[in-house]
This record gives sequence, C-alpha cells and structure tokens, in this order.
Amino acid sequence: MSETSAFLAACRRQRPSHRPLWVMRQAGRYLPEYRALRAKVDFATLTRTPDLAAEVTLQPLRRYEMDAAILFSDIMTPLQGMGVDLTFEPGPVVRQPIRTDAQIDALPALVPERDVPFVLETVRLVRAGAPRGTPLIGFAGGPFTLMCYLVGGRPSKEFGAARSFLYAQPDSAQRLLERLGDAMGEYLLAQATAGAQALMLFESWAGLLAAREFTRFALPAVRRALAIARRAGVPLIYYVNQGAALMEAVADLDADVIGVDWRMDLAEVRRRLGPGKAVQGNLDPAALFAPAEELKRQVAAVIAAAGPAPGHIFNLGHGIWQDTPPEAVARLVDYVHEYT
Ligand code: 1CP
Repeated sequence: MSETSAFLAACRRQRPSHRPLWVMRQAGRYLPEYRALRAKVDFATLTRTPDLAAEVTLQPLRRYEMDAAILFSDIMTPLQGMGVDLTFEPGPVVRQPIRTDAQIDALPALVPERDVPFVLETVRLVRAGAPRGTPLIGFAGGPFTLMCYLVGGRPSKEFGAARSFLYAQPDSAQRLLERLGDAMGEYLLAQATAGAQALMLFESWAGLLAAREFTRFALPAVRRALAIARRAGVPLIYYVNQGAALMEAVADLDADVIGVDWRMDLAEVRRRLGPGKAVQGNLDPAALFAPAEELKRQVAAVIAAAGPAPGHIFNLGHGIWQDTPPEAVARLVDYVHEYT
C-alpha cells in the first residue's frame, strides 16, 4: 500500500512526495495563541478538556505546513489516570514518589477508556478537524523516562534517585518498568483505535544510562509496550534522547522509526541502525535562534547527513524551546520544503 501522507510514507521507508517535517513539542508555550489559552486554563485542565486539547493540537497546523500533528497531552497524563497524585509545576511533581514494592503493586493496570477517556475523545476531535488530512501521532512516555519522574518525584538533571533505584532494588525496578511498559502499550493501542495514525514513545532520559543498564532495564519494558502497540497496525516511533551509546541496542527493536537527538550525525545513525529503520530528527533546537542564513545551512546539513534514501522525517533533536520566535519555525518549514 503506498501512502499519500509524506510523513506516513517516510515512516514506512516509502518514497514520500517531499521530506516530511514536524517539530517535537510543536504545540505549546512558544506559540502566543497557546499562551493566551493557558492564561485562562491550567495545564492539567487543558489536557483533560477534549475541545481545548484538540484546539491546542491544531494550533501549529494552522500556522505552519507541518506534515504531522502530535496529540496535546503529557507523558504523565496516563499515570494520573492510574491514580498517581501529581501536579505540573510546570514539570511533573509526584506527591509520593514510588520507592517500595507495595507502591508498585498498588499501581493498577491502565484501562484507557475508563481512566483517560478525554485523551481518546481528543484524538477523535483532532482527526475530525485536522487540516489537509494531516496525520495524528499518539504518544506515551518511555517506561524508563516515566520511572525517572515516578521514583525521583520531580524534574532533575541526573535523576539520581531513579538511577540508584535500578542498582539498589533491581527486582523492584524491573517490576515497575514491566508494569509501565504494559500500561503504555495499552495506552498507545487505545489511541490508535481512537484514530491516531502513528504512535511514538518518548524516551527522553535514555541517555542517563550506560548501554548495559539500558539494555537490562529499559529495553525489555520498551519491547512489551511496542509488542502491544504493534497490534494497532500503524507506524511506531521510538525517540531515544542522548542515545549515541545506544544505537546498536535499539537497532533490533520492533519500531519503524528511531528518533534521535542533535548530537549524532544522521549518516552514522543510519549506518548503525541498518536499512530496516527510518530515522527522525535532528536539528539542534538552539539552531532556531540563528540568523536566517545560518539556520538554512543547519537545515541543509541535517538533510545532507540523512541522505537521499527514503525514511527520514525532519524534526528537531529534542523539544522546541519555549522562547523560540514563532517566525523561526516558519523559516524552518520553508527551508525544509525548499531543500526537498
Ligand atoms: O505550563 C505549561 O503549559 C505546561 C508545560 C507542558 C507542556 C506544554 C508540560 C509539562 N507538558 C506539555 C506538553 C507535552 N509534553 C507534549 C504535547 C505535545 C506538544 O506540545 O507538541 C508532549 C509530547 C510532552 C511530552 C513530555 N513531557 C516529555 C517527552 C518529550 C520531551 O520533551 O522530552 C517529557 C519529558 C515531559 C515531562 C514534562 N511535562 C511538562 C514539562 C515542563 C516536562 C519536562 C520536565 C523536565 O524537564 O524534566
């Protein structure tokens, strides 16, 4: 089956009509129309109110010719649905960090239709309202990344509490990760059933682990999530931030696309992953602050490194910064289109 969406074609390593592009965290605080809504409604309420969450999802598509939409939600939203008491300040803060087997065993399985019905309703609204038939990406947090917040309790540079938990209580860590893997698999599958046309796992803190610990702890849980999500029949994307040491470890995952940060050269990434994977990335979010000509050169460098073979989705290497000028994103979209 050949795809009419450039994004979906690239996910499947078919030749797209042009090089597809979207931007991680493209809905959010760098957009004045998002800030205007947020001035009236707190973040958690936004994510739980389908017409508002759908509106925010569509905001970047009205401004820019993005090739994909990403559901407006947060990686921690399904955990709230599982009864975890947390607030966004603005990063997630967990009232009672998880440290014991009793807490892990008390985490219920996620039943998306019951626990996060507003997410599924948002998916349906976005599908109904997406301009130009733009496909929608559903997403979840990678199990290890979720564990970082659940065990650590709040955003952190090193997530020392979560990492030491792996070594101090390896069996408990594994149990927690397995539970999160299964829950996120069901969560992704439910988003696809509601209409999401691709599914992405964000492993934002993968780079905190050595390849050996990543392979021992993080990967088995990712495999569980992907095995469940695979039943949806849509492309699966695994984003692995700071994954320079992890490319061989992720190469045989059952994901269609591997997303990478800006530190790696995409030509090398493609070599290390082999021909069976598409790649997504990887402009430095900081490059959006460059003068126009320099941004253009940076875009060209990413496209050149990715090469002419099908299977590249242009993106940033991590989420867009909240102080990014919206005009820079307009220039980025123009340059990617010009080069392809
Ligand atoms: O005040 C506000 O408006 C809340 C800020 C905010 C926003 C806009 C948070 C809290 N989450 C989000 C939305 C969000 N988060 C999206 C929606 C899609 C989009 O904006 O286009 C997505 C995909 C996420 C995913 C997410 N949340 C990740 C993975 C992606 C990444 O950037 O690495 C992570 C790590 C989080 C945790 C989180 N939630 C919020 C913040 C500020 C953070 C980061 C905290 C930290 O640095 O540890």
